[in-house]
Amino acid sequence: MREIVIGGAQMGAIQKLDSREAVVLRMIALIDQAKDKGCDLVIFPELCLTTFFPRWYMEDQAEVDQWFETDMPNAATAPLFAAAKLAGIAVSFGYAELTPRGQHFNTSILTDKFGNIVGKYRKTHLPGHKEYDAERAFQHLEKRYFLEGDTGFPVWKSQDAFMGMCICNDRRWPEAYRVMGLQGVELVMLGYNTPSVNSQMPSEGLDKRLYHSDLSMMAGAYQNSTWVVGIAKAGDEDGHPLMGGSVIVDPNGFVVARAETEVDELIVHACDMDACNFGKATIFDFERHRRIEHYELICSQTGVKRPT
Ligand code: CDT
Repeated sequence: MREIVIGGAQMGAIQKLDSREAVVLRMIALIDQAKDKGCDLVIFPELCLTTFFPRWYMEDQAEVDQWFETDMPNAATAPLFAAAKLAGIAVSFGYAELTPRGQHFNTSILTDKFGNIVGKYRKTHLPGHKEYDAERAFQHLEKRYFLEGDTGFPVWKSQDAFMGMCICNDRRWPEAYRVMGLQGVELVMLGYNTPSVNSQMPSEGLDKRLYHSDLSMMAGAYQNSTWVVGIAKAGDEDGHPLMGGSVIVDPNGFVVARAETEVDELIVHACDMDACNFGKATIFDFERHRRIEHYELICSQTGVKRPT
C-alpha cells in the first residue's frame, strides 16, 4: 500500500481588494488543519493568490501585470512555503506567472515536503475570449491575459507516486488525462475557478455545471485508473459567484470526498496509489488495448470536419 493522505484545500472568495498576504494567511490556516489531519499533500485552487482577475477587462498592461508573480516563492508566498515545510506537507497551488522573458501563463506548481518546487505546469486549454464581449453576462478573458501553456502535461515521481497537474478548463478535455495516463499517472491535481453561471446561457443552472465538472473528473479518473483531485475557488467575488464542488475521485471514478460549502474548507482522504494498479493492468492496460492506428485525427485536426 502506497498511501498519501491528501488534503483538498477549497478556498472561498477572494475580493479584488484582498491582499496576497491576507490570502496566504488563509492558506496557512488550511495547512494547519491539514497537519492536524495527517496530510502529506495539500492541493489549492487555480490562481489562488488573488481574485479571479480574468473576469475584468483591462487595457493597461501595467494594471494586468499587478495580478502576476515574477518569482515563486516571493515575499508574499514565502510564509506559505515555510509553513508547509514546517508541517512536512507538500503543496500544489495555482498562480499567474510572469516570466523573465515577459510571458504570461496560468501556472500551477508542486512542491515536495521540504518546500522545493518539483513540478511546474502551464495551462493548456484557455477558455473564454480575447476582446470585450458585450453579448456575455460577464467577461472571461483568459485568452487575453495568458499565453497557451508550453509545458505539455508532464508527470513527476514524488512521494513514491506518479503525479501530474492540469488546470480548470483542462479537466474537461480527455486528451489531458490520457497524455498523463500514458506516463503512468496515479494522481492528477487540478484547481479551478468556475463561474456558477454560464455567461452565455444564464438558464443553465448550478446543478448542471456541478454535474459537468464531476462527470469530467470521474471519467478522467476511471479511464486512466488514476486519482483525480479537483479543488475550487468558490463563493461570491465582488458580485461574481464561483461554484464549489471540490472533490477527490478514486481510480474507479467514484467521489470519495466532496466539499459541502463555498468557503475555505479542507477535504481529506487517505489515497492508496496502489489502487491504480488493477485498472492499469486490466481494462486500461494501454499497451495491450489501445489502437493508435485509428487515433490519427486526434493529433492532426482541431475542429470538426464532417464527411460530405
Ligand atoms: N478558469 C476556467 O478555466 N474556467 C472555465 C470556465 C469557462 S467559461 C468561459 C471552466 O472550464 O471551468
